[in-house]
Amino acid sequence: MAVLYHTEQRFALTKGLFWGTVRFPLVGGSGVLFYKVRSLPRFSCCSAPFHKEAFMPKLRRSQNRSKVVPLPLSIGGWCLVNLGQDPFGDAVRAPTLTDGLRSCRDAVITHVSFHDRDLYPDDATPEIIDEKVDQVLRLLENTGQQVLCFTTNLFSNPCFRSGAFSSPRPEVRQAAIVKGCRSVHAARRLGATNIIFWGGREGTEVFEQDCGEAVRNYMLGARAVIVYATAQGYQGTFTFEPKVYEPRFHSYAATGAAMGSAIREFFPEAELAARVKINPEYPQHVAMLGLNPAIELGQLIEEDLVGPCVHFGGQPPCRMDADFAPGLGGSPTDDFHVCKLLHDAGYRGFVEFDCRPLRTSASEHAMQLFARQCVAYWRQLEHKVALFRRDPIIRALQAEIFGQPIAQLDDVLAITAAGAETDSHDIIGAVNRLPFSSFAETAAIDTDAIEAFGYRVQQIVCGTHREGAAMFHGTRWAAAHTATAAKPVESVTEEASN
Ligand code: 3MF
Ligand code: MG
Ligand code: MG
Repeated sequence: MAVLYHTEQRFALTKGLFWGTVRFPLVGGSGVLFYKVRSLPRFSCCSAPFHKEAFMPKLRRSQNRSKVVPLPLSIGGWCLVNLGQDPFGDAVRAPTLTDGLRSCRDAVITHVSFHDRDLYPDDATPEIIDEKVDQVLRLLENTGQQVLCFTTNLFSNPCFRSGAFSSPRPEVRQAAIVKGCRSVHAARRLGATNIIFWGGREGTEVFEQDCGEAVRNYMLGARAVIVYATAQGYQGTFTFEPKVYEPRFHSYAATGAAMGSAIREFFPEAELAARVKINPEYPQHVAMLGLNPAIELGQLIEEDLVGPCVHFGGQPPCRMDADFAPGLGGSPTDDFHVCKLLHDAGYRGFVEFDCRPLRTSASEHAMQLFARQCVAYWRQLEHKVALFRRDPIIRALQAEIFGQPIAQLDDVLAITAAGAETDSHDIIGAVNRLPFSSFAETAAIDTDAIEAFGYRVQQIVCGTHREGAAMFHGTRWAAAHTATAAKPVESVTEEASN
């Protein structure tokens, strides 16, 4: 039995039973490292043919009737060895990484991510780092799992108490860059295809420095590491993980929108912009401020800012980061919309669980049940997305909600789009051709289907869609109800590709 010592924890590494690796065609190996979620066709000039696809109404995306292909799953290695301690209470359990990995493997979580500090102490020599990396590789060989992300812990060491990349002190900023660059080597050896930057200490309590300058230092420090990694030949992607607050009271670039804007400003080069994205954590990192994950995710997808993994867990709204198991404490409807957005956008990245059992779970069985819940809940969401896609009532409601396209409106949007060099005369003419009659007539449009849509989604999420269909009897969606009630139960999701 090999033993990996960590500053606070001890990971016992034992040999596990061999288990065949589950490979996903698009995500296995180190070849394809980033999956473009969706690209919006661009207009270059007015002579370009009218490109209808560019104005594809959202309905087209949400009307995707294809089967739902289950997303590949990963987990933070730090979650598996969580001791259940909190600021007020000591450790309640001592799980081993080996057991955690086995529980995840059995639940078909095929990948795992690590911080540098999860594997070796901050001041470890290159020899020790190599040795620890070898131990982890052997362990993963035994369980048949692969490393997805590597990340530098720039928040636990007391040297980062004033921030890391964003610290007002250059000595600290230097230390952060050195630590980040060291991680690049471990990431390569472990085969990690993505490097995460979570700026836990990148924030302030008393505004000791210019906040704009702090964001600049944060981004330039991370950029130094990213450019170094690229110079070293690292082929993977990089993601920033925004979090609204905690452990700092005020975090820099703390939402998906703020971080997306910072990425565009500090990574202007097309080659880097294509590799520097965001890995949001839903619902935790946004719901803890009462924000809605689906609203943020929709925009990140639209702006092509979602990286190759999305962190996932459970979170009661407006509370400190809970990192509950998925399904605990939050809104199943919001979780459904997160899952649906990813699938509708054709996302093929990983769902990485970044959460842990409650402190009340202190036995050695805690991790096993927890891992099963993570997978079962996500798969259940995917099943509901599949039910949604083929639900006749949803289809009938959507037809009303979205109405019919207006060709003249599409024309206006095409000739006013970014990059379209249309002359003023054409623009004015196109606007004048809009078949608008009056605000009173626009107000007369029937939008009752919107609330009914909310009811139907709620039924699908709660699993009462079959009996709930009767509620639509006698409404203009009754025909759809009959079709739903008659439909036999069948498999709606594809098998995970092996
Ligand atoms: C904190 C987090 C972090 C990051 C991790 C990845 C400890 O709320 O979510 O987990 O995910 O540091 O870099
Ligand atoms: Mg988190
Ligand atoms: Mg996280």
